[in-house]
Amino acid sequence: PADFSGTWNLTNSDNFEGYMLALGIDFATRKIAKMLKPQKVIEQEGDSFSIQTTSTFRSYFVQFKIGEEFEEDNKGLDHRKCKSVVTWDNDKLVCVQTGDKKNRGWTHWIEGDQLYLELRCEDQVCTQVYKRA
Ligand code: RET
Repeated sequence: PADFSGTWNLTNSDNFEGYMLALGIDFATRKIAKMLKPQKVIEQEGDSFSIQTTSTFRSYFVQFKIGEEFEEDNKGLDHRKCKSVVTWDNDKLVCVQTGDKKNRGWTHWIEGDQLYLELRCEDQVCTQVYKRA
């Protein structure tokens, strides 16, 4: 499968506002969050992943093993607990986040030296592009 390991910097973000609204993120946080250029540091060892999303305002850390359901707290985001599971769909990493919000999850994939992240919540889709540092 693909190798996501490395440091990635945000270059483009489409409809992050819609995604945050669907999550119920408050106005003040949204105004700050949409100005951010987060950096992702991904460590991949076999089927084990850790993903650190860092910004000047707030950061988010998640760790998982492919196919193993885990409790996700979404601390610093919307704080809703989810039962999350990540699987491979060919070379894409697909996460389903089961909880109060319908259709919640994300997909990561790589094209060239760019990392793509599609964030989904209810009827909103945000697409972000990160470039290898
Ligand atoms: C920030 C800033 C504070 C407000 C929000 C944020 C969103 C973070 C997100 C992180 C997603 C991480 C994933 C990790 C696994 O690959 C930038 C922390 C809402 C949506 C999908």
